[in-house]
Amino acid sequence: MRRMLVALSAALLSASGAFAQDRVVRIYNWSDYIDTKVLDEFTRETGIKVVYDTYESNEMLETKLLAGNTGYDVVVPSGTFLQRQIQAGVFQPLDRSRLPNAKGLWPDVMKRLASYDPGNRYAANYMWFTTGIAYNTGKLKQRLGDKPIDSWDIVFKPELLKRVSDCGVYVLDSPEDLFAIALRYLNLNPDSKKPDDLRKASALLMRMRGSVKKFHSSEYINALANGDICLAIGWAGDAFQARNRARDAGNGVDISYVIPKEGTLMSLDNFAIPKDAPDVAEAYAFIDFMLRPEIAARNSSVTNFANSILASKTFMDKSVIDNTAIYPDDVTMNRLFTVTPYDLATQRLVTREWTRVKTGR
Ligand code: N2P
Repeated sequence: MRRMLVALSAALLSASGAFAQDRVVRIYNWSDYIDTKVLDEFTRETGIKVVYDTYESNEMLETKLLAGNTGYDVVVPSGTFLQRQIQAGVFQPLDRSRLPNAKGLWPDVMKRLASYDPGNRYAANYMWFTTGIAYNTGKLKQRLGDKPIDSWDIVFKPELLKRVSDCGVYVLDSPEDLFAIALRYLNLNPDSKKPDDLRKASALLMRMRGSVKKFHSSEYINALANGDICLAIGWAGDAFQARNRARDAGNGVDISYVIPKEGTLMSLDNFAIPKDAPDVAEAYAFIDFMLRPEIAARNSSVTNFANSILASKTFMDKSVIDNTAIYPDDVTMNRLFTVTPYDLATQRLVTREWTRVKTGR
């Protein structure tokens, strides 16, 4: 509602020309994914007001983008979704001359991104990360003793998962992540699009569901931090945000995050400008601001996600830059894989199977 009002008043004002200086940029980004003080600073410096809305799945963003007229100037899809959306023609190519700070983007990351966006024409990376296991160290120790938590066994061996299910298990509501990880666990190609492989993955995921309290992609942060749950399949930065929230609360909850030894999915979230963005100049100003080393560093220090501005490392919290679960070392890097988008038929199969996993039907 607030967004509509701002949009409406911005439209009226610019139509009348009376307050042409009242500039606004509308951002649609993942939840818990920014240092919100950065937004105020952007407004203070540029005079551009920020309307900031959040989502917690690529599916939510994609539904809006494909319907068109989102009213947003900047969105942040992950690689595979970005690729499909580029093909669907929903973005405008980025004019690099309007993003001077893009020169600081990490070549390795942009090369990975180029497999989704050939030539890096439409997107600039914001953050990149892994999907892994976040857990309450005390509660898991009580239930599993000294058994190290270093394998996907803990979620895919039903007898193990059952031992921790009483203290609460959440799983990302993100089929792309879960199918890739299940395929890898089964020693199949994590990027397989073969219906048979995907059905095997689905059967494995299905066996989890009796022990899963909720499939959700953001509530696990607070749930872990409060001690309401003890295990989540989640994203690295979110897990460390949970750890930090528990520390700030001083509630004695200790959260860890592990990239299981079998390996996991690495994903990239990226800035893009919808073709029908109402305020393109403001979109560029916003993205360029976010690509400033000091600003990127603050966003990573708060969110615990790795950004792709190399020079940001000198400004970043040591606890973030030295954390190999956030900035993986070479050994860890070798255990990470990426995936390519589903074609339409595969997407249908995955969506159907994922619904079955979640509902048990
Ligand atoms: C931030 C989650 C972003 C990672 N809370 C998933 N794209």
